Formats: sequence, C-alpha cells, structure tokens
Amino acid sequence: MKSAHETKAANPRLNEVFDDLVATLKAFIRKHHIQYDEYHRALALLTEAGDKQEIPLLMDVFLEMTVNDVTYADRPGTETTVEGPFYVAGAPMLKQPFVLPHRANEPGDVLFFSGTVRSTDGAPLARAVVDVWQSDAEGQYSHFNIPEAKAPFNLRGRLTTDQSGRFEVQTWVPSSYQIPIAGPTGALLTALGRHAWRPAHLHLKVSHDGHATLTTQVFLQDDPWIDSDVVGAVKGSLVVGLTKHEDPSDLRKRDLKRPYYTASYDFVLPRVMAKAA
Ligand code: MBD
Ligand code: FE
Repeated sequence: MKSAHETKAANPRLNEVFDDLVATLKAFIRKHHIQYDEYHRALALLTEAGDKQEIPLLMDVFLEMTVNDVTYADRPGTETTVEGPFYVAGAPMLKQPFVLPHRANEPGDVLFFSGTVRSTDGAPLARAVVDVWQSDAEGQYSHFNIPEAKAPFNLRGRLTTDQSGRFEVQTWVPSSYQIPIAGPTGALLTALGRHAWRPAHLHLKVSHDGHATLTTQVFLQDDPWIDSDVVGAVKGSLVVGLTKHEDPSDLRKRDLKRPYYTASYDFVLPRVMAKAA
C-alpha cells in the first residue's frame, strides 16, 4: 500500500514495513479502544526505558525470539537462540588453559565447560572462535550490573578450538537470572503478573571461516525456570546437565579444594556457500 505522504521510494522495503507497522498499530488502537490514559502510559514506559538504557532489554524480552525464529528458520546445525542485551564485543582472547576473566573472590562453583565445534558435514573445525559471556553466580552481568571498571570483561572471553575442534574453558556456574524488577521492563512484567526469570545459561557466539556464525545459549537442565523462561528462548536441544565432581582424586587432578562441575556441548556450524559471481 502506498502512503499519500510518499514522494519517492528511496527505500521500498522501509516504506513497505513501516507503513504496515503503523497500519497494524492503528488497527490495534481501534480494536482495543486505546485512549489517552493508556497512550500516555505507553509514552512514559518508553521514555523511562530510554532514560535507563533499557530499550534493548525491553525489545529482547518481548520480541527478539520471534526475530530469531524468522531469521534462522530452516538453518542446519546447532539451533540458535537470542543474543539478548548483554553481549559486549571485544572480550579478551584467552590463552591456554582457558579461564574466563574473574574476580579474586568470584562467588559460586567452578564449572569446566567443554565441547567440540564441527561443520554440518561432521568435519572438526580447528581454530574456531568461541566467544562466551554469562552472568555470575549471583545473576549479575559485567558491564551492565557490575561496573566495568570494577571487573572488566568479568566472565567474558574468547577462546579457540584445538586441532581436533575441541575446547575446554574454566568458568563459574551461572545462576538463574532475574531481569531487574525495579526498571520499566521488570515493572511491566510485574504489572502483567509474570515472573522476570530466565533459567541459568551460558551465551555463545561460535565462528569459523567459511561458516555462518552461531549465536546461541546453553541452558542448565535442573534450573527451576527451564520451562518458563520469560524470554521464551529455551530449546530442548540446548539444555545440558551438570556433573558434580567431589572425589579427592578429581579435585587433585584439577588442583581444586572445593567440588566443581563439568558440562559439555558439541556445536555444529553450517557452511556458507561461496556466492556465484
Ligand atoms: C538476559 O540475560 C538474556 O540473556 C536475555 C536474552 C534477555 C534478558 C536478560
Ligand atoms: Fe543472558
């Protein structure tokens, strides 16, 4: 549909989707008899979300999963899920043995997360880059909940797979994550009578030359919120179990004094076809 305001179609896609967005919202306003009180409440919510830098959180909680579904429908290999609002590019490139940046008194239990990266044809991918980020054991993300200056790139890092496509990284078991309920996104969830929890998860971007980058999450199986993620981002194929290690011989092997956990995941990346000239 062509709007009466349009002079030239500099970007036909923009005209098409924006005109439809506005038409959809106008139909929504009529359908629900949205009047000024609710219109002003919507403006106040968006204004507060902007002021508090929460627009990415608000959008990702309610809409990103659908964008993910549409973008990656029919994609082979490991299933994708949302990136979320807390990725920070440029995390440190780690050296062997891989340990994510952490504080001297990092709370919680040590986790060794290991796995492989392969191509859809089964070939192991050496020197694939695995970019990991997660909350700490108290549900806090560095650079967002923990000030950057206090703990730069805490629990964020990049590592590479070895010649057989394997990796192992030491981190800390993430906890269930509650979206801050004091902010506008959390307040909206509370007003809706919905909880604000996500099950414990590790975020990953896995990349390799000639392959499509995989953005996904790995979820911990026994989490109480595994079936009711507020973001709706859990897929069964992305859930892993934790194994607890407390035998003295296991602890000696890792040079640790407290029980630790292991989990693993085997990632599969689709090849990108070279574009025909
Ligand atoms: C998160 O930690 C997250 O991963 C997503 C997708 C949304 C909100 C908080
Ligand atoms: Fe997250």
